[in-house]
Amino acid sequence: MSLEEINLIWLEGQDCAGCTISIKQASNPTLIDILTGAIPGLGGLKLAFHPTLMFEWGEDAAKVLIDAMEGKYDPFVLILEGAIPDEGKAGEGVFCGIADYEGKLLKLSDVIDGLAKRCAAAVAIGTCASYGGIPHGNPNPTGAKGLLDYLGRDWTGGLGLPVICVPGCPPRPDNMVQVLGQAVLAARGLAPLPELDEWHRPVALFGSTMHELCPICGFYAEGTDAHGFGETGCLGALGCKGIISHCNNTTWVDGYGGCTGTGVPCFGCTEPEFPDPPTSPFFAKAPAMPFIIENITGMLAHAEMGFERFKPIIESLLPQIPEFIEVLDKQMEEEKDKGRKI
Ligand code: FSX
Repeated sequence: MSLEEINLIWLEGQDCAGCTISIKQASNPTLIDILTGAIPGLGGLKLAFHPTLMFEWGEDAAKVLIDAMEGKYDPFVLILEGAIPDEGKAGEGVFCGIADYEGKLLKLSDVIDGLAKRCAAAVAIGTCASYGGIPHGNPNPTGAKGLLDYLGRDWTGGLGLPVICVPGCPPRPDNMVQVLGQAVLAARGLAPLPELDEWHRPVALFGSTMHELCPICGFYAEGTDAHGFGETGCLGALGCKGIISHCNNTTWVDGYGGCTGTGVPCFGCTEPEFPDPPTSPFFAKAPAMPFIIENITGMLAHAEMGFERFKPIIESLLPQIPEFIEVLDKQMEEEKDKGRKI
C-alpha cells in the first residue's frame, strides 16, 4: 500500500460537533499545520470528507463516501466523531442518516460498514465515538455505541492497528492532532505505533489521571477544599472526578484554559462509563476508595520522599551527634557535681 498520499475521511454520527470545534483550536501543531504538510513527515494528507469543513456539499459530498466505499480513496484513515445508533431499533425511521445520494439516505452504520473493510486505520475522536458517550448514557434509547464496541476489540485496519480512541467530551484539541499525526507517521515508518491502554487510549496521553496531572493538586496536598464555585482550593468537594479519570487536560488552547485550572470540577468525560456512574452525578463526590488507597500509599511514599530530601541534612548532622552527646554528658556531670557540693 502506497502511503505517499493518505486521505482522511471524517464521519459524524450522534454528537454535538464539539470535537470538530475543538480540533480547530489545536495549537501544537495546528490543524492547518497538519493539512498543509508544514510538519515534516505529514505531507500528502487530504481531508477528503468532513461534514463541516469540506468544500463539496449535497450529492457531491455524498459521492465521496460512495467512491470511498468502492476503493477510490484508498489509502485512507477513517475518523469517526459521534456515536453509532442501532438502526434496528429505529422502526420505520432512521436514527442517523449522514447524506443523500440519488434519492437514497446513507445511514451512518452502513457507511462505517463499507469503509471499515478497507481503511488503513480507524480513529475514534471523542467519547461518543470511542465508547458511546452522552448518546449511550442510560437509558440509551437509540442503542448507541462507540466504534470500539461496534467494530470490536479484535478488529484491525489495513495497517494492523486496532481502533484508536481519543476520548474527551470533547477531547483536548492537541490530543486529536497529535494522535492523528502519530498514526500517519507510524504508517510511514517514521514513528513508533502508539501504545494503547485497555480502553485503546494512547498511553502517552492518557496514562495518568487528571488528579495526578492537576494544575491545582497542591491544594489537595495541603488539605484546602473549595466548598463553593469561585473559591480557591481542591475541587473534590464539588464533585471533581479527576482521581478516576485518565486525562491530560492541564490546559486547553496554547497553554490557557483547562477544566480544573479554571475552577471546573473534572466530570470524567474521558472514561468509558461517562456520563453514567461513577462519573455522575457530576456534582457528587468521587468514590472514596481511590482516595483511601492514595492516602495509604501516599503516606508511605511521602515518608520515603521526605527521608530522601532530608537525607543530606541528616547525614551532615550525623558526625556532630556524638560530639553533641559528649557536651550533654559533660554538662550533666557538672550539674551532678554542683549537687554533690551542696
Ligand atoms: Fe461527543 Fe464530539 Fe462530547 Fe460533543 O462532537 S465527545 S457530545 S462535547 O464533541 O462527540
